[in-house]
Amino acid sequence: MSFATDQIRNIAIAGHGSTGKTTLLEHLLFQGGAIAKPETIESGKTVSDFGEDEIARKISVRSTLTHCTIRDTKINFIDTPGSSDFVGEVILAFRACESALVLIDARSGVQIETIKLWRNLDARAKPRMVFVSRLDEDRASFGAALEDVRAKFKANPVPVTIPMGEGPACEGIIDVINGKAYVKPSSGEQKEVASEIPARYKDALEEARIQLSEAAAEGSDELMEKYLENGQLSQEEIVSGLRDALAQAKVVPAFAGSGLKNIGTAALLEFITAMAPTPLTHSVEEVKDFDGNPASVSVDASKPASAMVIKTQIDQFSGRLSFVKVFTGSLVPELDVINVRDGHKERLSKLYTAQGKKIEEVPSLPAGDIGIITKAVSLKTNDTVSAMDRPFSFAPLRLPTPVHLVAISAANKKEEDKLNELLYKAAEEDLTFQVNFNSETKETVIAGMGELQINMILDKIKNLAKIVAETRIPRVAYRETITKKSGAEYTHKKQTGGHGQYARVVFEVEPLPRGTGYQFENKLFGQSVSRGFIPGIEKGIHQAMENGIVAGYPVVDVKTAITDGKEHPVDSSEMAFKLASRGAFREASKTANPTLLEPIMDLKVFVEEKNLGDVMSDLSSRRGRISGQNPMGGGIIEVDSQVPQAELLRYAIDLRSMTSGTASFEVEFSHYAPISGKIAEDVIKAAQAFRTAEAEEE
Ligand SMILES: Nc1nc2c(ncn2[C@@H]2O[C@H](COP(=O)(O)OP(=O)(O)O)[C@@H](O)[C@H]2O)c(=O)[nH]1
Ligand SMILES: [Mg+2]
Repeated sequence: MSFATDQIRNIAIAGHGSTGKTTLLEHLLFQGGAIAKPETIESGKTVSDFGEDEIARKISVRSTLTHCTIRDTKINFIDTPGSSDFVGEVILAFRACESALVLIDARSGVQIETIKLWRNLDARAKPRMVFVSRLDEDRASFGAALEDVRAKFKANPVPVTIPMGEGPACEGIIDVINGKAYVKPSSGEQKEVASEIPARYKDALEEARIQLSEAAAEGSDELMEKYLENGQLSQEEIVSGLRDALAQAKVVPAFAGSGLKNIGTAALLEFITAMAPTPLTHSVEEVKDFDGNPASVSVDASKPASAMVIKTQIDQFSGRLSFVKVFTGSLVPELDVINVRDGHKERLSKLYTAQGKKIEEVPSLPAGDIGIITKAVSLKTNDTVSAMDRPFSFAPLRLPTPVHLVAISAANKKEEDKLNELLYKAAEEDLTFQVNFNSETKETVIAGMGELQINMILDKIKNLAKIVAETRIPRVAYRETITKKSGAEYTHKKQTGGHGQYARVVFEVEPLPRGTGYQFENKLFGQSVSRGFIPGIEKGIHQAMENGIVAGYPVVDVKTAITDGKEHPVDSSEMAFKLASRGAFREASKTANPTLLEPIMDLKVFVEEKNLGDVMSDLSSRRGRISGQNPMGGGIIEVDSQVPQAELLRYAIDLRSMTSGTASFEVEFSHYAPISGKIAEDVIKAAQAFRTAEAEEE
């Protein structure tokens, strides 16, 4: 079956961990006829949590595409993880979907991850609905949960469904728009069926209808006028008004229910089918046009095809799956497209949609749809696929930079290459995970959002490839420099058997401004040293600079000038000058007040006001210098500071525990700064210990 753009709905299901997202989705798919039987998290057989790691830990780790068809409407649901370590997966779902369904636990109200995700949705002006979940459990309260939404988000949730009783006594829900009751099925494996609303709920229904009319009036000025004049709206006006108000993110429709007991799924599906934003309402996308200038596009079926790769999954059986959101035109098999990033031509093979791990072939993917391109080897997440003559490219996903760094190596040295290969593969699937080789510290360093994400990636490698990885806190790339002008002369002289080696150089060294690196000046007067030996002399300086002066770290920001020298007609060679030059540099810099430099980072911390004091005093204890504080709105403060990298090696973990996971940070290299005293001594000691260990290993 193929669908027109306005017959498609894309819904991202998001919220704090354990609010019941995966369970609710399972029952939505069941109620919507996409699966014959809903499974539980405990059984490990849900559609959405199909990964071995997800089954083992009973949590969602990746976003999962699923769908169901209600009448002639296709609803794509993307289930997302609740842990902040996997926020990248949530962001791709937000990007691809026109609205989000945010789950709030009826027992605890709004929790921290939900606050962060809500903020992200605010920044996108994304329409959202809330589902107050786990209504069947003790202490559940629909009213209290909505009150919390109001208080924490300054949003106005309007109940589209209301509960008939709460907690274990819950008998079902009422669909306020359509005036129907859905009595709790005898078990979660039974479908909901509509029935008459019991008389005792008539007042509650009346009140909810008034609230809905008020919200619907937000849909347009016209409706608002009408509502203010007549005090009510017709059924049709309520429907169209709510649809418009939701598409403009002016109201937040609210639902009550329980995924596990299959309460509230029928009315929710009905609402999504009739009223959730279609891809045509998708706000304009920022793109770069053919010439590289900023432009924008909207979802449009009439243009040639273009789609954005939102996710890459490398599947054991199906190979490379590129999940795409189609923005214009229609993708069909055999269509010739290009990967706009590198101009690589691809002929599309079969196209698919997914029901969790099961992929299902589709005849086409129309504008607005989300689906899968298979076997396109050149495609990576964030790529633009286009059939246009002058293709534009989509802006990449705005993902947080992974800030939790860990140095890694294979426990068995022989498996190092294989481990690296698997790490790079993981990084392709998850853009909030990165792998880098640091040539200064000679370490492979992986970066992620937190310990959970990194551990899960390493567990997966261990389970699949039987490779055990060892992790450590990464080394800091210290450097060295000199702080005053000095000089030295050095003669390299050796008499071995036949002809000997001879070279003499006189050097001046002086400090350069930070970041200059290296300079060399030939101040030779006359022909005391032949031109041909200058490259050898420069090589000697480079070698000496690499080997360091005080602790073996690379020397930077030094200017070396050769002022005099001497050569021998037979015994001089490039090698002899290199050795002389190395010696002269070392001697000269030793007397030029050498010092260690450490990397200083620009650190931005985003923290709630109540944790501000703790974060600030912690930054001072990390030798941080605070340069500013800016209120960001919503009670969040941005603290700008500069902190030595050596003090930030476990900051992701420490900040999380200091603020119960509410704060986040960004960090970027700023500059190198000198260190002295005890701190420098410790670095020198550690470097010596490290080099001894390394020498022993070889
Ligand atoms: N009683 C009850 N338990 C639920 C409900 N929804 C989810 N659960 C349980 O809560 C746990 C977490 O559910 P899950 O769907 O994985 O939540 P997610 O992390 O938001 O995806 C599982 O043990 C579910 O069985 C519900 O509506 N009622
Ligand atoms: Mg889940």
